Amino acid sequence: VPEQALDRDCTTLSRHVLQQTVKTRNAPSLLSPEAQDISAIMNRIALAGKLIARRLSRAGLMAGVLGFTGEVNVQGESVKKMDVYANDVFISVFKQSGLVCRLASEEMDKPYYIPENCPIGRYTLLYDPIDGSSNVDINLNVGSIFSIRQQEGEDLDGEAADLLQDGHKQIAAGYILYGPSTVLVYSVGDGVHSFILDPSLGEFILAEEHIKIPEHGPVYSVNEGNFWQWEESLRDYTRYVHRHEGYTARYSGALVGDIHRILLQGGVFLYPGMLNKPEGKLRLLYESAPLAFLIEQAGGKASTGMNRLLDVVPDKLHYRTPLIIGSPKDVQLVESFIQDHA
Ligand code: AHM
Ligand code: MG
Repeated sequence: VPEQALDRDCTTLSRHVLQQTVKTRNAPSLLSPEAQDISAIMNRIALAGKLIARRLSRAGLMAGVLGFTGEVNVQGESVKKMDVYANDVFISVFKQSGLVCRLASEEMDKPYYIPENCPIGRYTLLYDPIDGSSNVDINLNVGSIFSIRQQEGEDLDGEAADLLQDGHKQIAAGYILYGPSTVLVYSVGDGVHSFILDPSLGEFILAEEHIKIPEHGPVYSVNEGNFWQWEESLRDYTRYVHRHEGYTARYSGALVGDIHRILLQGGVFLYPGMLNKPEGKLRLLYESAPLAFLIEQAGGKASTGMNRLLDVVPDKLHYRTPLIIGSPKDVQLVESFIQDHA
């Protein structure tokens, strides 16, 4: 067996996270509690990813997996059965873990507390269990997005006010893309690394380390159906793209896949504000900020159009903000259109 192939197969996610955490958090050794904690949390997230991937791969074969529950969530969106399943998976994998005391997700109005992990669990997991869930029923790609923050203070009133801080407070962030293969991409602040789920091993195996986003790329990814809902500056930007060679549109309706394409091949993803919804659609704490953390770690940029996205301080858990993210040159170009009109 070639030694390299064997080494690669043995570079599992948990081993990688342990080494990465030691490097970035100045943890003195592989045995330091912080390195062990982050690695254990990532392991649980990976387990959630495997459970969700398994369910998705068989969804069409099982009764009661696809479709709506008939309920409407905090965001005013119809809840899908897969959203509920995936949300519960994350809660279950962290029960009795001693790691995470609070979980906050797109699907829950308030954070979910795991009392048996409190106050020992010094971390909070923020996540979007299934992003782009309109793709689920038609067997297209979806993703999970996650972010880990330190719990600051006691949170006695259960309001989780310490979560209302900027994106620099994230210790780790990433996503799981459920596509033809299941891919996990993460960063603990020292570059961006991807892992592919090997179904025969049931392990995420290292695919690429220190991924760098291209300076510029051909893709612009935006829902142009909203054209007349945008500010004139955004319309001008799209006109620019239409009139210049070398641009191509790609939009799947699921953020994780669109961002993954841009991470690897370059370009820009936009979910701007709209006239009737100036804050746009995407939520800061468990959608935009984790992706911004990752893309910056890969050498890209993330912006609201006016400000660096990681500097934004939310005033509520489900706070939304416009998102422009991707290759540094492409994000700058969009920003220049927006700022010229401002
Ligand atoms: P969701 O979390 O309810 O699935 O919404 C987020 C999704 C993103 O994945 C995607 O980029 C966007 O919503 C698509 O929205 P639209 O259909 O308005 O273009
Ligand atoms: Mg979402």
